[in-house]
Amino acid sequence: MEVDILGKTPPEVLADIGGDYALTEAQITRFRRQGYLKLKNVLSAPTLAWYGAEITAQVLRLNQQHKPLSQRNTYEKAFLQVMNLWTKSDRVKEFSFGRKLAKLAADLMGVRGVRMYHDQALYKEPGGGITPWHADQYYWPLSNANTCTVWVPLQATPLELGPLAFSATSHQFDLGRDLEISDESESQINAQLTAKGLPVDEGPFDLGEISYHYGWTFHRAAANVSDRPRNVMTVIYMEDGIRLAKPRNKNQQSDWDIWMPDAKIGEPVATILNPVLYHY
Ligand SMILES: O=C(O)CCC(=O)C(=O)O
Repeated sequence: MEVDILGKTPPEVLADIGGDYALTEAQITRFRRQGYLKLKNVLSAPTLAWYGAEITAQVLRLNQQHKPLSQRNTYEKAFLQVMNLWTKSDRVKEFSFGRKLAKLAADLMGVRGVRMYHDQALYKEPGGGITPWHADQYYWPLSNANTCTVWVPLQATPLELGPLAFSATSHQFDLGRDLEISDESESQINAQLTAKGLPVDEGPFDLGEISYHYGWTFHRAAANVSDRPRNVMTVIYMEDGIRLAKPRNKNQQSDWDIWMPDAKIGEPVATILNPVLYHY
């Protein structure tokens, strides 16, 4: 763990990240029906600035992607991806363990508790490419579908920066679930979603607006055609009690090795890297 020499978190920021967001029954129903939910005014501008500065510093320090955009493949062009920042910085840990975001995850999924799968920063550079259509749970060897990601833009995210877009109700259909993020997932999943006529929600995000999506909800993002970076932090939650499933592909094997070391197939995932983040 790095020593945090950046000072103490202001009380109003702590109160925000540790606070409560009053969800309505209609929002919970909508999340479960459409597979994602966008929520406005969840985190304040000072909160996003406080944690955002540290997340950006850690992304710049830990980023391993140094090829120019023109020499990268589609996945590599989509974003700089730096994972499990909570293990590197106390300040990021405060963000990723934030009670407000974790309780929202538990309440939206309707589970008694949630654990950390991993966190990750996803920084789409100016000129960065599309994030192809995909469903995250293709990568996760987990026993049920009670998994979700909170996507937190660290600035207002108009269309030209490449906000996250969702295929509404797509978590209910078993299509394209065996495709990793690639040109192939973009074209094949797009064709299947279009054939089914599922609506795509590709609106901008205001400052303080965030989204949650299930592990099986198909989503993508447009290219960043602006001259500014699109800085985003995410936390992936899984139901407390979810079990390790036998890996179905090499990516799931690799996730087991990296994010759930020592977990055993068929047993609840509860390793040192998967702490409980909220529990009733
Ligand atoms: O930020 C992006 O462009 C993609 C995000 C994503 O796929 C996710 O958070 O599951």
